[in-house]
Amino acid sequence: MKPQLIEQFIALLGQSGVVTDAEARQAYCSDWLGKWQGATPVVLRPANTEQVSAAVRLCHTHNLPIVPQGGNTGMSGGAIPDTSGAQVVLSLERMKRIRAVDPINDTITVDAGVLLAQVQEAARDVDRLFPLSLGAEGSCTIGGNLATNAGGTAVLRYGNMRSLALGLEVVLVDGRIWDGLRGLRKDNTGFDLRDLFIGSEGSLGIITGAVLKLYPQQLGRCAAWVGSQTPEQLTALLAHLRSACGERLVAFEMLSDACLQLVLKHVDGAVAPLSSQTAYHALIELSDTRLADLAALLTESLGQGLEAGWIDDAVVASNETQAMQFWRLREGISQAQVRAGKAVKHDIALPISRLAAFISEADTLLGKQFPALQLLNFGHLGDGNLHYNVLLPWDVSAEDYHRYTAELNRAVHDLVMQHNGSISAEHGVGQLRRDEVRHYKSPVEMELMLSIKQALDPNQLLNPGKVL
Ligand code: FAD
Ligand code: 2HG
Ligand code: ZN
Repeated sequence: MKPQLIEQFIALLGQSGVVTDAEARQAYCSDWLGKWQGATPVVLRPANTEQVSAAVRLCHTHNLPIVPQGGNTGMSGGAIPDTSGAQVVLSLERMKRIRAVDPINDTITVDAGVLLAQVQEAARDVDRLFPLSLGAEGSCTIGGNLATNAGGTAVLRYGNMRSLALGLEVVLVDGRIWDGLRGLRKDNTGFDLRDLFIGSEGSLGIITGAVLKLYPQQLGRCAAWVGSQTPEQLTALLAHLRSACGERLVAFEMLSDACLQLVLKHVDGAVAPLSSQTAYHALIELSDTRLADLAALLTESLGQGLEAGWIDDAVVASNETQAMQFWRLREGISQAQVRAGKAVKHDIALPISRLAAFISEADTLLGKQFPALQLLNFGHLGDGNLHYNVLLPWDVSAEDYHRYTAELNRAVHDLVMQHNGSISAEHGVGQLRRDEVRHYKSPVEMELMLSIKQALDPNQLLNPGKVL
């Protein structure tokens, strides 16, 4: 990049807003999983919306492609530039202002670079709850959550990021600012532009601010760990808990025993909650806005599950520390996978009523086709989202990894489509699933998406090579 252009960026953003040092730039060019490695001529770090607008306008004038980046915790390579060295990384990491909290309207307005955990904390400070919850909440940003339409563990009760957002502020590719920061629950004044940007992974605009919904604070919570032999039994238990506990059911996470064993091996201090051996486990959580005896409700409901034969064993956490230990096991699965080998990830969604059949068919198919590979099946059973991953050994060659990935994707994703599911549930399409999406979307859907892209980003400057 020409030094004069760098000088222009510095004039707009200040010295701390422009990263040119080679080593410092590299930190923005690889991902948490260690799967993608790109290159960028410069990293732009604007401090507010006006600076984002000015920087994007300058990129537009010079036809520079832009890769927006939040906390860089994404699992689909969406925030990583390609290897050409031509794509500018635009990081929102300096935009960390909580702009307003309105406990009467039950809304919070924040910069896009605010961390998810900071929003949760700001909500707690006014006796409210911001319910999005996921393993990377200490590092991921609200902008990234919106851009990927993140899900996590409480979707069955509160919905995903799309349902938690009321308004957005977005910088368009030519630098114009769309101010849609409205905290309204009813607003039908034309097409819903907000929903266009949510889940678009930086390919239609750069989200700079958002108005998010708040909920009543939970006064009590109670977690349990259960052991079961089949996903079918766990889905029966889920249906039972929905009836027995109603809105109090906030999490129903499933993991196969292979996942638990991996965590026990690779995560320090991990201890199995039950001594019995079962093929599947679930972590269940109830919460309530009133002081209620959740432990008694959960114990009784799980007792009925034992009687019905859906579960073999269960332990209800006797205190917060034990509940945290359960969650550490569940949230340690991603880290354990990174330590154990190279995972081929499938982030899929299915109707909950089809999950058990899907797993049984997929296990049989993959067992025949790839008998040597280890299946790691876990996910947010409560909302129908599975991480149906396959672990390859560390020393697998790049060539074999690509061959396996292509074959596994076809086998798993074909089956997902047969069950009326989705091949991209909560991690985004990014670069990981771009070609898979093209393979499965109907021509009409692809044409609609391409015409929206053409209207908002005719020169393909926003996150090129991602999603589409
Ligand atoms: P990044 O990784 O920086 O970016 C992700 C995508 O959004 C990229 O395409 C990027 O270009 C775009 N983007 C980022 N900021 C903006 C912006 N301001 N405007 C426009 N586009 C932007 N995800 C889940 O959904 N559920 C989970 O349970 C979950 N668990 C996880 C656990 C671990 C341990 C890890 C490492 C990740 C997990 N994730 C999960 C994935 C990830 O945390 C989420 O996708 C998160 O929403 C990404 O936020 P980020 O700020 O890190 O975004
Ligand atoms: C989770 O549910 C995350 O823990 C990560 O979405 C899933 O590592 C994965 O594949
Ligand atoms: Zn997940």
